[in-house]
Amino acid sequence: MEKAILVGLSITNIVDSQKSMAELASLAEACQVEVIDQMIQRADSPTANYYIGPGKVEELKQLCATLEADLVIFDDELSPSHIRNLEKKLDIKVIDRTILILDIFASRAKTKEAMLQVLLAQSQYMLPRVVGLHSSFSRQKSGTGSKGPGEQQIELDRRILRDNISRLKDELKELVAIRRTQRQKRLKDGVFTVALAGYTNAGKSSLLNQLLSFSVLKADKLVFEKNMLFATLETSTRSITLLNNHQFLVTDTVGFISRLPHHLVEAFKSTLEEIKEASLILHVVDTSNPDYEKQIQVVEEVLRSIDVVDIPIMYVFNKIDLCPEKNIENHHPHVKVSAFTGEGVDQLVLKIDEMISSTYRRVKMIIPFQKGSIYNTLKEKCEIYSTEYLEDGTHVEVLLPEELYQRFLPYIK
Ligand SMILES: Nc1nc2c(ncn2[C@@H]2O[C@H](COP(=O)(O)OP(=O)(O)OP(=O)(O)O)[C@@H](O)[C@H]2O)c(=O)[nH]1
Ligand SMILES: [Mg+2]
Repeated sequence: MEKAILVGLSITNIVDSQKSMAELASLAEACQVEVIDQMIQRADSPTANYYIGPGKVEELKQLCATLEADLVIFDDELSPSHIRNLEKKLDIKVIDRTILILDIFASRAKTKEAMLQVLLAQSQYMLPRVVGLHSSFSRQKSGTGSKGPGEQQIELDRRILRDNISRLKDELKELVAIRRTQRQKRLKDGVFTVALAGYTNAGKSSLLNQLLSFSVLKADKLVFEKNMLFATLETSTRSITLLNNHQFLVTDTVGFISRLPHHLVEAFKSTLEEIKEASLILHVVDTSNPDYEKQIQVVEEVLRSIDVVDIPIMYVFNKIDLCPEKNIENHHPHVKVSAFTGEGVDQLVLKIDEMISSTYRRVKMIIPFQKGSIYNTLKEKCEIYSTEYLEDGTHVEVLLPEELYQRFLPYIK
């Protein structure tokens, strides 16, 4: 295991910086890096040369030597020149928060789409930073103003990266098109879709698995849930059919984190589109986390940044088994659940079903006897309140989704 020292600036208040450093430590852990020490400097802003002050850099160099660290991790996205200056000064590998997050995403990506998305984000992050990789070469630059071997190398690397980026974008475009067609079909069919959004590790995947237990059709597989950051990278959609035949889809999505690198948000935009077209967003919150209010803000910021507007949001205060007493007053509408014990999930399902029903129409129909297949469709897909067999056909009182309402219009009284 590599040994790392974490470094952060405390610009506003020290408590927030400590929390942020704790999160950085768990990101490092997720990358199999052992954190051996940390250093926080209070300052108004980063310095131009070394991000931290000159005195602090010397102190850090000492610390690295004493503790025999393998790398230093900064709790921010460093500029290309910061990385270059720091590596030169400290003579040790320097990485930042963004690289850590990108590394975790890279190690978790399984589907082709996720892999392409991560590669794209990595390449975009690397593009302005290739200089750093070859700083030793560029120092050999000849004095005549012509380009030295280092700079030629840099240009070549940049070109390769740029080519890569456009190739990845093209490949992703194709996958996006497929995803869009699938979504459009769902929209056309008028299927109610629920998207799970929330901070990483909040319990989105666990909640989806709990919701699946309410489905009368048990065809769908459970999704992967685990106590680790970014367990889910790929969106997966499952279908749920309730006892009253009401059907909806639930989509599990990638978790968010404070200061999510914007290249990642960009690269994952197509995946996040799923959230934008949902009928309802469940914002899943880890209520047991002391910092959950801050996490709610982060999630809301990301949702705004991908232009989520006009979609009803319901807060799901999860992990309530760990903090049953917690008072949640200022987020509406909300439900309290435990995706672990299952407590409260029935209430959530009721609320989802209420929303589904509110888009349905309660009608009376007369179905001629020779149209038996219509009645079968109703039995399969709808909640039927009453059935009477009279001379002119089967009289049914039923709750119809829009699509069936349009289809069966001639038989509606
Ligand atoms: N005690 C308790 N643990 C829970 C609850 N819900 C989820 N967990 C645990 O929290 C961890 C994360 O759960 P996931 O469902 O993987 O979380 P996620 O939001 O999908 O996380 P990412 O996919 O990594 O963003 C797992 O270890 C779950 O067992 C809950 O209600 N109570
Ligand atoms: Mg998950």
